[in-house]
Amino acid sequence: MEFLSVTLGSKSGVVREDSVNLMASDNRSKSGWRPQMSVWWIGAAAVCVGFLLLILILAVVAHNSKAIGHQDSKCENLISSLIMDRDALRDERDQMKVNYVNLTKEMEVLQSQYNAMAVSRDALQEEVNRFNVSKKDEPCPQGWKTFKGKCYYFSSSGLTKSWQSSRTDCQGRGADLVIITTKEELEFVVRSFPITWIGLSDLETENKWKWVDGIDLIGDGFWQEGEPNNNKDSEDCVEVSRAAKRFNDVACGYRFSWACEK
Ligand SMILES: [Ca+2]
Ligand SMILES: [Ca+2]
Ligand SMILES: [Ca+2]
Repeated sequence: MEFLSVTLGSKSGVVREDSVNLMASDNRSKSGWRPQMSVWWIGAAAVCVGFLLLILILAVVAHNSKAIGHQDSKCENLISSLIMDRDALRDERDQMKVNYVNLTKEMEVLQSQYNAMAVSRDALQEEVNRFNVSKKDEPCPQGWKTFKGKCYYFSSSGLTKSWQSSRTDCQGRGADLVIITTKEELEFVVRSFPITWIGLSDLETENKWKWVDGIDLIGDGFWQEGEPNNNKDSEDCVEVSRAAKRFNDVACGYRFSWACEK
């Protein structure tokens, strides 16, 4: 209506403008619906796109929130586990401290005992050394005779005993019946008495001669000729006579003088 009234009131010069306007108006009237429709569609599409973007953003946010929540849960579990491990390690460390203190005390006690024992050992060693020295230098007891570093006791003159009683007497003096291992020792022993018991017998096994220290008689010994003869199957103990200066087996119950050695 506005375009039409302008067209009617105008002059020739204006008519062209009007014509133009009319044409323009006519052209708009013919093609004007297209831009309007395009704008509408574009707007609608934009709204839809925006709406879709909004939905997408919300979905992403929701998804991320869920993922973050899951991650948070895992982190909490991990932290809780680490805290428990830390506490366990603290307990273990504290227990080790206690053990260390106890072991240290125990070690100190043991060290103290060791030191005391070492002192006691040294004192005993010194005592043993002194005893050995004094023993080495000690002369034979009073009433004993010395021969080549050994001590000999000869029974009192006129006193006689059986072989076993003679041996018991020697043992009571911290010695035993004499063991004769050399010709010199034999000659030394036979001087004192007509007949002397010595520490040789076959009491354990017949004709197996053994000294009182458990050692077998080595070699032929210093037997008289024809001895040992085990006369009447009753001779198991050995004597030496001053006259023969040799060994002879006789019955153990005979009573003779005796000689001890230590
Ligand atoms: Ca001897
Ligand atoms: Ca015999
Ligand atoms: Ca005999």
